[in-house]
Amino acid sequence: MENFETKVVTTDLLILGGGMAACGAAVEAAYWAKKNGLKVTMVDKAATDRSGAVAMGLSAINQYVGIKDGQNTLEDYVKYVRNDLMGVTREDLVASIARHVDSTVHLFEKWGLPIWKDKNGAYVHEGRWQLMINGESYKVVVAEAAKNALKAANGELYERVFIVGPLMDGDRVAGAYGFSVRKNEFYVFKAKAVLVAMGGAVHVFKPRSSGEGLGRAWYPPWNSGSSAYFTLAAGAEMTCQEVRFIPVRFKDAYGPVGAWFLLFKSRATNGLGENYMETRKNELEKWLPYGHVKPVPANLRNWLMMLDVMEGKGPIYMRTEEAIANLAKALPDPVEQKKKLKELEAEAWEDFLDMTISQALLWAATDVSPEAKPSEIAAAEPYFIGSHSGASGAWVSGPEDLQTSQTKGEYFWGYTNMSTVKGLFCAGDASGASSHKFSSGSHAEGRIAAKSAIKFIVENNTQPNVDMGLVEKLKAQTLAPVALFEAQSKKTTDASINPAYIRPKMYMFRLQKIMDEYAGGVTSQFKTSKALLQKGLELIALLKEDAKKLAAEDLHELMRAWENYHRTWQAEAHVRTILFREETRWPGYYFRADCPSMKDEWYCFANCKYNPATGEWTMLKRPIYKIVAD
Ligand code: SFD
Ligand code: AMP
Repeated sequence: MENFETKVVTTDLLILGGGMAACGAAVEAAYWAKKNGLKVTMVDKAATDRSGAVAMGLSAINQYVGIKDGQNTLEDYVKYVRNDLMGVTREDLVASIARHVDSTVHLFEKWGLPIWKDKNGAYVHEGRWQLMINGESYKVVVAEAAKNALKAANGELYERVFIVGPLMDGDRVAGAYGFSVRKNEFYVFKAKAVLVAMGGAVHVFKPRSSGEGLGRAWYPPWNSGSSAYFTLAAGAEMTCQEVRFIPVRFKDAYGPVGAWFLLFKSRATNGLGENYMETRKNELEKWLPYGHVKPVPANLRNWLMMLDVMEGKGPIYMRTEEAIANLAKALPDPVEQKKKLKELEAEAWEDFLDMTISQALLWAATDVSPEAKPSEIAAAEPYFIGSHSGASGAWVSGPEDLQTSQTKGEYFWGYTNMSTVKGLFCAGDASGASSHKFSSGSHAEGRIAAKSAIKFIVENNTQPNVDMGLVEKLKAQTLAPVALFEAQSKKTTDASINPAYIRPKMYMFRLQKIMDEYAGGVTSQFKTSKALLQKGLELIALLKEDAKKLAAEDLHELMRAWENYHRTWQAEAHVRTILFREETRWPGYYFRADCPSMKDEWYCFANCKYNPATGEWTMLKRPIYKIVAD
């Protein structure tokens, strides 16, 4: 441990993460920082060119409202998100992002991202809100703009530095600490404001992929709950920790389904050839008014499919062969039909090659020709992702101009996207109750939060105090897994089996088993109950005790140790919140077997807060107010 040098970096705005939200934040912050003579520092645990969820690329931009093009209104988008989340959404936050997202998309295009155009030069839509792109280099394009902006404003980017936790000065955030995953360096970042954008959380639940497939997930495993841990540990109020996301994906390689359902107009059918969206239509009556909205909310679409699976009516198939044939047949001329068929085949493969390459590999390995035979789809394990169709994240202030007389005291406290902790801002997966922002909305929200954070710094321009005595303790705590491994590993012949410690991978398996069996994972068919959740909490408490015995052989494994510690906190916040909400509101995401229906008294946000001084959790209800009329 003596070999670890402490590096102290002092800055004005500290951006944590280097993904879509952080890159948006960097571009905007650099502009306002330059005007105000301030310094911006961004820290990413990976190499920003290919870090985060968009590492592999994407094949669509899922949020484009098209306000100036006259396609949709802001109100249309707010209503869409409200309905998809079964009524639980912060409409001020959704509107705040929706009114800026189109300009972000235009920036992407200016920076070189190829967006599909039709012969009249208009964007090709996948669905009402989604645009098709050639997106294999999406992240590289977005990262380049962020890096250029930082450089022009004399800002700094630290890559391959893993952030462990927050530094506080009383009730104000004062910075962050972490370590390099390449060199023996412990980092202390001192800042006047901190913007958290470290993504969501994957591998909290046991994944369907196991053994040789372990690591394959829909959302990336390197989103490991750091945003949730950081905000909880700083004492910030969190929201929608129960609103996990379960995506339906092509089975075993997690290829996305949006292009098939929306662009190719495909159906999904069960093993008997039945379309569960039709045969199970009556079930929607139980979930009114949301059972009647169009499109049917994502969790209800999942639920109808799950009912078939639970009755043994699987496998479920995406009818790719039927969809391709129907689209080609729609053309009158046989030569045109043939050409169209080839075009559709190419688009089907490209959809995966752009963003989920393993799905294309699995198709190739299992002799799938999408035009010839259907492919299996399945409900994936739960993910924590505030930017897609889940909603978990920090409870943040909305913008002042979007408040009503009702919402002002509840949803607004001074700075847009600031959490309940002074100077701590959140965006993308890190901020909650503002779903359906996706890649573009996360970037836009990063821009909004950064502009607001710079305003906070200008109006609170003092450097918070960092207690360097405490920092020394945090350094020892951060590096403890390495010290433990060094001290104990030679005492057994196999370094993985040792009574003195637990290695991060084994610890992760233990966490995943608890979540899977008690909190409604794949094995429990997404069902849980009060008794199961209470037992799960007991086991999580024991796991947290053993976290002190995590051991790491090298810097890479040290990162794995802290990633899993972060996951544990996301898990605990989740279990506490599903336990608190005594109803089932999102069947298809999770089902409380002991409270199997939706209840009026739970038409509210379920929030939670950890008190770092006492170690106590508080659960609280917050009201839902609409800002857009029905
Ligand atoms: O269709 C630390 N997403 C899609 N969005 C779209 O707009 N279109 C699509 O086609 C999308 N699809 C999709 C998507 C994601 C994935 C994985 C697939 C397919 C296969 C969703 C978006 O990608 C997502 O909404 C945004 O990326 C969210 O942005 P953000 O910034 O909240 O998260 P991030 O981009 O993952 O970045 C996280 C960053 O944090 C870093 N990090 N840094 C330091 N210390 C730590 N401890 C850290 N922990 C994490 C990461 O390195 C990264 O830089 S479709 O399927 O939905
Ligand atoms: P996905 O590939 O499932 O992430 O979907 C991409 C986008 O299409 C997201 O905005 C989804 O909400 C939307 N989407 C996917 N499937 C459907 C569907 N069957 N009906 C309506 N919207 C969908």
